[in-house]
Amino acid sequence: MRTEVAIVGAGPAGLLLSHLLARAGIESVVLETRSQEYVASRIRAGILEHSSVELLTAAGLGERLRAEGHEHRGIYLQWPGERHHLDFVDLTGRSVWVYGQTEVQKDLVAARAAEVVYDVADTRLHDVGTDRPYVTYTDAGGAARRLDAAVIAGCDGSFGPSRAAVPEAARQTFERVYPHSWLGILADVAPSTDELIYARHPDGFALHSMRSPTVSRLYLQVPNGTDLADWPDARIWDELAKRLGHGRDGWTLTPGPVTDKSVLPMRSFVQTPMRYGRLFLAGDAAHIVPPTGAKGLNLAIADVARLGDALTALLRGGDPTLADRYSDDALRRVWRCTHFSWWMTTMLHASGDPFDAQLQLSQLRWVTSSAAGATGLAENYAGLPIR
Ligand code: FAS
Ligand code: PHB
Repeated sequence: MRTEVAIVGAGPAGLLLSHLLARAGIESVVLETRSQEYVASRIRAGILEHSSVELLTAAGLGERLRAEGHEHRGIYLQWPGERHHLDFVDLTGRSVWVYGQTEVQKDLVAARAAEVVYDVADTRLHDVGTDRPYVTYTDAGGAARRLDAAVIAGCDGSFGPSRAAVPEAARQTFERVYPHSWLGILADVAPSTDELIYARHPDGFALHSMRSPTVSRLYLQVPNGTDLADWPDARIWDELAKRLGHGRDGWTLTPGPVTDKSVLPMRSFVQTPMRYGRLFLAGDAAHIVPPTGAKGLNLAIADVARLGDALTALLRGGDPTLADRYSDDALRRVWRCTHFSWWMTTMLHASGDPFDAQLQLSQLRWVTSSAAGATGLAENYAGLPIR
């Protein structure tokens, strides 16, 4: 096969890129190793930044989002004895939306702008440093296939082959592994809060998020290597109640049936550059952030908005300027979001170190009492303009 843009990976980055390119009249083919059902049902991020909502709306993907999503003015920051609301709209004029990545993915699959080839295997990228790059793969029927393209977009997440298609001598990686993971649950119970609660507690961080008026999403800091078998539902709810302050000032956490459980290790990772020859990386293929800042999905969207503009100028206008600047421009936002995610993670997660604990409390008191501190957090959480 031949296409203009070969996209590896049908997660939010790959599918949104194909949608934006299609709106510019540019053909693409998306190769995906999983099934359509699997990709459309994965449970991941839950928060869309102001700019992400604006971009999805402008791309014709905002109808269900605005009908079924929930706009939030801000978040609660909490530590034992204190709970403070940060109002992003008052502070920055920008809100955030609760609309699960699963729903974004469904909207993108429904838009299906490009041909998506699911259930592929042995995906390999070739000649990315030349002007005739191509991808080989095995299709669902076991047949060997080749896809020639003008450009390859590596949108294959943290475990795909695109990262390594950049020669080792041409790439630099940065990584930080955190000494804890998140145990996440989905529960069929109405949220016990109107907006997200980020709670610092000596026994560990807890987050109360949600997906809808009847589905809650909650997380607990646990040690790396935690075995879910050690965490029956009752133990999870008891620990969440303790860390979130159940019973304080009349607030109660209402438990309910747990429908999904997972443990997510936390790390920061960045690979530079995000472009090599005719290969462009976007989303988790280029960077990973700990989910404490709710940046993973939003960063993928920001990359793809920029990449869509760059490839449109290159392939329709013959103008390489934006493509040549893509990596530097995208990495400026990547490092801003990487820093913010690291800062939120180190401010809120128990490390057992008493010096850390005092620094955390000092930072929390500052961002909940100083307009400058609160605005800094709000600006980063609600998200800076994409372009
Ligand atoms: P994705 O990983 O979503 O998509 C990459 C796609 O490429 C996948 O469909 C994969 O199957 C495919 N692929 C991989 N190898 C391939 C190959 N060889 N050939 C073809 N296709 C291939 N972010 C938050 O903000 N909040 C959260 O709570 C949160 N929770 C997360 C939980 C988990 C378990 C994970 C892994 C991530 C989580 N994230 C969270 C981050 C997540 O939302 C990512 O930022 C987001 O999915 C990035 O989208 P993509 O870059 O499209 O990568
Ligand atoms: C979620 O709802 O899954 C979620 C929300 C905020 C975060 C991380 C995850 O920081």
